Amino acid sequence: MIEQFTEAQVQQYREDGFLIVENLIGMDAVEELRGRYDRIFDGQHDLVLWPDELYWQKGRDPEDAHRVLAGLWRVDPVVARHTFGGPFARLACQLEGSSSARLWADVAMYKPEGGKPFDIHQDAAFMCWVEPVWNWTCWIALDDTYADGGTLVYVRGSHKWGPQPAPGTTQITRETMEGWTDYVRQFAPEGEEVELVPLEFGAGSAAFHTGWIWHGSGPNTRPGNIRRSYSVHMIPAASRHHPRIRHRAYSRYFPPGRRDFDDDFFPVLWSEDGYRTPWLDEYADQEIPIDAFSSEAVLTLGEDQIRVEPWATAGA
Ligand SMILES: O=C(O)CCC(=O)C(=O)O
Ligand SMILES: [Fe+2]
Repeated sequence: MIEQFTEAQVQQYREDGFLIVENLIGMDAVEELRGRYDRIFDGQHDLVLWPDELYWQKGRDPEDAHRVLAGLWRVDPVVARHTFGGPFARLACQLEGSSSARLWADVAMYKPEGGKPFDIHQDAAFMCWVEPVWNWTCWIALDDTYADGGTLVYVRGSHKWGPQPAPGTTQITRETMEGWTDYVRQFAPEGEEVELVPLEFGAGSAAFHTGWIWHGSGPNTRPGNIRRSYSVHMIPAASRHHPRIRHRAYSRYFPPGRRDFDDDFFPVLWSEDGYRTPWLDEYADQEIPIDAFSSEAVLTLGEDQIRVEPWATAGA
């Protein structure tokens, strides 16, 4: 396990906008996560809470879509153990020069064989609901990745090209196999090439990236290849909610007028001074929850704990 990066690695991250770290997590973790993904994306999951964002559902959406689920930790305590216990926050803080990291979302992605591209984008362009706009990510491969296998692709150095407005719609997936890098080309400064860097490495390897780097993923045209990945997205602990710009999923966690982030909904994973949200380990150890809509709910309470005529004993 890496303890910290060298000064040269930090400089490389700041120049390129990303840094590759091979074998960041072990194969045991990879296999456990793959198992959870296969359940989640097969629809036979035992998830109780709805994720914050879910862009694909089995049976409803095309099989060849690039599948995305955000807010994994709320949904699956097994995955939460990895999000909360992994080295992502501590290492990323060194690269970004931040003294703390708060989780805003952990995201599962699953690109099946024949899967569609994920359009090129700047994550930070979707983060203007947070003040200041400062976010970063650790992207972890759960399968070996290949240039023709729909892997993540960075445009080297493109964070220095400045903030650009998001294209408008969500742009999470596109219908066609081509054209997914087109949008960025208009923003390359005069004389600079759009250097696409596909991540090609083994499962368990990862890349850290900064909020304004342009990135996306192409089609998975590689026979027999599945591309599963895990993104841990972070912001500084002291971030605040913008007074007016709202996120369709995450702004729900802010009661009217509240601007600071509540640890109960966005836990702090790491701080230089040692602070971490206290319940992280306890949460990951919980038993798999029971769905309130399942028959198990009434059966779990049983007649002992249920009164159909509560008034009979009220105030007694
Ligand atoms: O894995 C992908 O295809 C896209 C991932 C991404 O955009 C991210 O992690 O920020
Ligand atoms: Fe992204």
